[in-house]
Amino acid sequence: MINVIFIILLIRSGIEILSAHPKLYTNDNAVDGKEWLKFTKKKMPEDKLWTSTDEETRFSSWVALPGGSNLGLGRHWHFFSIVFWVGNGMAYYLLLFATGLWDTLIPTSWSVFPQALNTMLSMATGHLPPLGNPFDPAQQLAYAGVVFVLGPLLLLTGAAMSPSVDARFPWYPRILGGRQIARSIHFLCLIGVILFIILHLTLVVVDGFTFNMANIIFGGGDVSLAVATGLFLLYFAVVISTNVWATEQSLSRPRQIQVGLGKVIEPIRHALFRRAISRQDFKESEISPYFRVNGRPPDTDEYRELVKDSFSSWRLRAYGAVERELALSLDDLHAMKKETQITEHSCIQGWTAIGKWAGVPVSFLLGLCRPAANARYAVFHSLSYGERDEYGHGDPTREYYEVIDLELARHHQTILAYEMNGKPLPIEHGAPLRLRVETQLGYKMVKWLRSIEIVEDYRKIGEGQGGYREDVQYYGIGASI
Ligand SMILES: Nc1nc2c(c(=O)[nH]1)N[C@H]1C(S)=C(S)[C@@H](COP(=O)(O)O)O[C@H]1N2
Ligand SMILES: [Mo]
Repeated sequence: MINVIFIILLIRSGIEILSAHPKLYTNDNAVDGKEWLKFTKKKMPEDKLWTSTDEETRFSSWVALPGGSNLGLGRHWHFFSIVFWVGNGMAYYLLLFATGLWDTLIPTSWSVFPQALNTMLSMATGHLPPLGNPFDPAQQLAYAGVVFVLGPLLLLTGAAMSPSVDARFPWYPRILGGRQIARSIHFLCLIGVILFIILHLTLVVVDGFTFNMANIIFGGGDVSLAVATGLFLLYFAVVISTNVWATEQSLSRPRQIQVGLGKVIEPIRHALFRRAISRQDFKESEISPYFRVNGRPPDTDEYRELVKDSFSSWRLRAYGAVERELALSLDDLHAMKKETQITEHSCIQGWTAIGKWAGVPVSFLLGLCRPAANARYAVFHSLSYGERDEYGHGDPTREYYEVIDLELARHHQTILAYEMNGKPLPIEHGAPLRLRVETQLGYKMVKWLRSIEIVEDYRKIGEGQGGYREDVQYYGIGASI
């Protein structure tokens, strides 16, 4: 019962996440037009700059949670539900083995396969075989498949989509065929789960309904048709009202839902991924021929002036809780310690690309400005502003900024890049300088940098959620998964 509630929340929020990048690929270059499956009719223009925000679609709240293109809250529901679904699943495994009931699920002889085939053939011809207790071979295979194959596979492919997991263990997504293959498998498992639910419900109703309902709720016996129907409807009512409530709350009080679910998710995310340090070192030959853009270059006179004088008057400021303020030109940065890395970029929406970045480690700059003892976060301010998308989301009046904690800022692959793929950083990718934090999702990596502010607390900045996308799009402060 509890399991069903979380599975439905997981399915619906998963569909929401898919809507942010409704394309599935067979390799990590994720080239537009080369997807093997897509759920959008939009075509990207060939003659002008488009961004991955333009590729988003939206699904109705009837199928997606919360629906209407809200990736931030979709993810919050997904991760919140996973915590409970995994907890529930572990309790189930424990019970299954502790009570010795596992052999009702796990086939103990190869003969289940021909037997299952027999059952399916007779079902296909309209004859319902006697199902029930103990499980029929076909049923046994279906349940064992879900419990021991589909469930674990969903978790394994889900983990392979975490930029922190992939950065720390670059071999892991490779054994699955890469992050985009993992994403595709994750999607196929979703289809499997939906099919299983339909099959399961059909069998419960069609085959020995009164007996099944008694069995599911009371663990045995039999009940009258009226009681069985009542229980069945009650079951549905609980699942549906939970979903209606979650959807309605997300649409009417998005900030509260973001903050509320975040209280469960963030401590777990932090504990799991805090120690993940990027060990990525892709080969030159793996660099993607094509690297998407997200976020448009600043549409301001200030930026146009900077471009005109080739950024010679641009300075990177470092200020706040520091012993020494900095104002560095591009030449100053070029003269400092240089770090080069070939890494995979994972955008929260779902696309990936491999690129080579070079620039100054943030830790080196922190060494120069020396944060005060109470300082905990680095705020990266941009020369750019947010943008409003076609669904009305986004805020062009707000500065783009993002917060990371100083621990993350000191990782050796956290750099301020002035070079991409061996050339000066292109304008659309963040010239003159952008942040790279290789264990995090793309939205943390502020482009067109203006300054770095060292703070003790970020809650007084913007809406206090830890970044432009957190403030405006309800993304999480943590970007490790
Ligand atoms: N200033 C600014 N920086 C930004 C963004 C933005 O909109 N504005 N988008 C972020 C997101 S969501 C991603 S995925 C990456 C994309 O980097 P790219 O355009 O170089 O691929 O930039 C990040 N940095
Ligand atoms: Mo992104």
